[in-house]
Amino acid sequence: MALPTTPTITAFERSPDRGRGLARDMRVRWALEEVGQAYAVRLVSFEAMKEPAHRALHPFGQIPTYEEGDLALFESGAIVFHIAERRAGLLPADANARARAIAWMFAALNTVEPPILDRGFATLLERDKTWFAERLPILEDRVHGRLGELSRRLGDADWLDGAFSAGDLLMVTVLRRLEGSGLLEKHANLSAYVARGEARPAYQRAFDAQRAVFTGTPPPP
Ligand code: GTB
Repeated sequence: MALPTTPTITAFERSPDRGRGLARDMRVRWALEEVGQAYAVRLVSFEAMKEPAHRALHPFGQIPTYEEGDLALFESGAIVFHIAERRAGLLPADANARARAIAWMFAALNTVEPPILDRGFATLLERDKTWFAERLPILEDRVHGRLGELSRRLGDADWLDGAFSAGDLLMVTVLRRLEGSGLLEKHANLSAYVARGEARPAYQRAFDAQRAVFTGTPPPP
């Protein structure tokens, strides 16, 4: 009988977020914690990420990656989906509810994340451009508009579609990218939604584990 393999993921050796859990290994760690799957982490430097050995796992030379037995995956959404498909806890058993949860996974990555990333890249990389002051409000309006739509759909529910799912997991990690922008706070139910996700024990374990890489202190047992 084949021995069960412990999945190995990759993460930044030195995350530029200084342990705030904003890099995309966080969503993979969280998914693994939600389903109770132990995992190993291989830390990679920015240089190592661009080497052929890492590019064999990740064509774009990025983190996270996921290796389990003879399977190697890249793209955090695909990895979370794989974890959710193989283990109970992140996708409903009912076929229609499952399809809707998957739709929310795509919505998080394809509809909500892009305007948040556009704003993030602009504030990080384009601050010195003459047109930055004119462009920022345009980008923030787009984020605000998208958040308004999401907020209206969420209403006073705890999660996007019934029980917590991989759709919520991805959406919460996407919304966390707005930390410090003041944009999320304009939608009280979305702030509460993110706080609800962050309060989950599995989230806390994942957060502590990635933070320990930055602080150099092992997470609590
Ligand atoms: N679509 C891919 C996925 O979802 O997996 C995107 C992967 C990706 O962008 N990976 C980033 C990376 O490896 C890390 S997460 N970058 C290195 C490179 O491209 O050379 C993005 C990220 C980086 C830093 C912060 N931060 O400092 O707050 C947040 C998020």
